[in-house]
Amino acid sequence: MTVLSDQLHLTHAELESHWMPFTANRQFKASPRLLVKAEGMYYTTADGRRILDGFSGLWCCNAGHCAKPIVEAIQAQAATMDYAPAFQMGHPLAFELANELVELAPGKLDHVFFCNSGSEAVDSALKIAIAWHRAKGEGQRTRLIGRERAYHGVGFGGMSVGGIPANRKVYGNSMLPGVDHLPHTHNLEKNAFTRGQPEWGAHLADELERIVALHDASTIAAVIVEPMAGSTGVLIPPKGYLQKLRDITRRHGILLIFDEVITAFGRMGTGFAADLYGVEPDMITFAKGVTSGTVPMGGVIVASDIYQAFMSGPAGAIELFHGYTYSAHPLACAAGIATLQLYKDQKLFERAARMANVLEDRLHSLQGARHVIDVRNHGLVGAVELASRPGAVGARTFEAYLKCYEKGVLIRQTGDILAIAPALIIEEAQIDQIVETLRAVLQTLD
Ligand code: PXG
Repeated sequence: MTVLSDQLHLTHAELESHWMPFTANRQFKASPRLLVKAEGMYYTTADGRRILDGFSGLWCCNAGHCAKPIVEAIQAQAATMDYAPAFQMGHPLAFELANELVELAPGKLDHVFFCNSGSEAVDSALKIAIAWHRAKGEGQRTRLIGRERAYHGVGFGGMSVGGIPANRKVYGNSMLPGVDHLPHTHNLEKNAFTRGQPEWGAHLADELERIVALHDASTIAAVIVEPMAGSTGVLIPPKGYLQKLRDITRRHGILLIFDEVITAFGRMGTGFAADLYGVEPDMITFAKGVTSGTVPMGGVIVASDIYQAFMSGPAGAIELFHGYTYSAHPLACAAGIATLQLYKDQKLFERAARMANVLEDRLHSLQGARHVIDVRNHGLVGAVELASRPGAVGARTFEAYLKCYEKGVLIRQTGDILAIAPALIIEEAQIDQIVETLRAVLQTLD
């Protein structure tokens, strides 16, 4: 059998079997973009080009690529104990990582349920919310409220509370019943070219009162939002908006879940976006940056009273009928512990907060550049929105994405938005390189 990883170019036939996720398979296979190596801020392509990674892989490699302490921790763990049964058995690293996460988490959030991805984290959180109300004698609280333009992964739960039409429409009625959606907060007429949080839009949280009035609070289990929506183009919460959601959910006994799959672990210059925005939810979902993208891991951090409500039946009974073979996988735990230690040792969250100012400054210099209708940013995240080509949403940005890649810079394209979310180790000159590459590319686009 040919070892494909040793080859510089794969033939069309060799590329065929892999059905790639969220990818234009035919476009990719006609013109593949293959990465073979990663180090620090850079990827190396199969044909030996160095690519500056402006997107931390996919919002996940927050510590930069192949950081030595993380690599060594994974290698050592793989050689010591490959796997331990996740049900009715444990291993010390799982408890150690849970303790570390709880220490980092805000306020009363003090128990961690582990899984392997953001999608699983979201589905776990939604199930915990419904089961928690039932455990408290409110089994009729099963409704879930998401938001338009939300991304909560691809499980049936996450898809249902999510608000991306393309991710939903082909699955027809195969959604969770009893789900409603808040309006999204993106409004360029009011908020274009805002630095950080927009002034306009807190009142959109009041729509939750309308939804609660329609369904009655006694039927609603939880509201789930990304504190800052990433996937659908970096939608930054208006000032006061999240606090309003907190006040309304609390008033009605509804749980508030922050989906922090991309906003946790320094992305916003803080441990969690909850810290930056000063709002404490009842649960936080996480994934990605917990292991800096090295080994798949996700989880839910829950408030103490949620965990405690389940600890009431007979002591020998399983309290929550939910879990995964690879919940708290030893390799993921080893990676997670080493990653959190590295964030601490290198003060990477603080660094991200400093570099966020540089990113804001440089990125907003694109105001006035060709096709640009908005620039926005918060934390170490930036977005540039382009005017649509008539009848072809996303075509111009996809071309920009490809051209940036050709010029050695990897960013991300979603709809008419280009997003930037580099590793927390990024240098000022690298931010300049990303912005200047983008500026040059924009000039070349129709
Ligand atoms: N919740 C949020 C908020 C996410 O951003 C998920 C859940 C799902 O995570 P998993 O691990 O199941 O993929 C995500 C994932 C992009 C992009 O380009 C975003 C994600 C994944 C891939 C690409 O914005 N977010």
